[in-house]
Amino acid sequence: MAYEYDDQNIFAKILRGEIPNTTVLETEHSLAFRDIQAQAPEHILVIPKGPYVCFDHFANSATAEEIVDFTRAVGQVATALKVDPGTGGDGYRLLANSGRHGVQEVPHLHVHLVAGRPLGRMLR
Ligand code: D5M
Repeated sequence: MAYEYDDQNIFAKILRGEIPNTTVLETEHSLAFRDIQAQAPEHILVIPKGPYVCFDHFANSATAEEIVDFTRAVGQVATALKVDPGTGGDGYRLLANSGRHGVQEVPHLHVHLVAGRPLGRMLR
């Protein structure tokens, strides 16, 4: 299966430094920055730096090093924001909108980390 990556998407432009962002964390293979349409006091987008559209693309095309880096980056953001429940924080929610039915607006893999208030139940 060949994936098509649109290198004109807004996150690709952020990664190339063509448009600004509010960076929370940067690692070798990942970037975390504040969502401009924040839905909660803390709303961060975590993205791999590589050109991946969705999880399947990432999981099958990225190196193990990139996958570990991205997974750790998500956890590191939670820790940096002091919301990691394993170390006494109040917790957070991760969400990845994917494709048409998932209403993914930006076709570069990203995870939303939302925190800072009680979020209510979902998928019930
Ligand atoms: O949503 C994509 C998310 O990306 C949405 O919550 C707004 C956010 N967004 C769009 N442009 C920017 C810039 N320039 N900086 C920060 N955040 C941005 P999804 O439906 O998950 O694809």
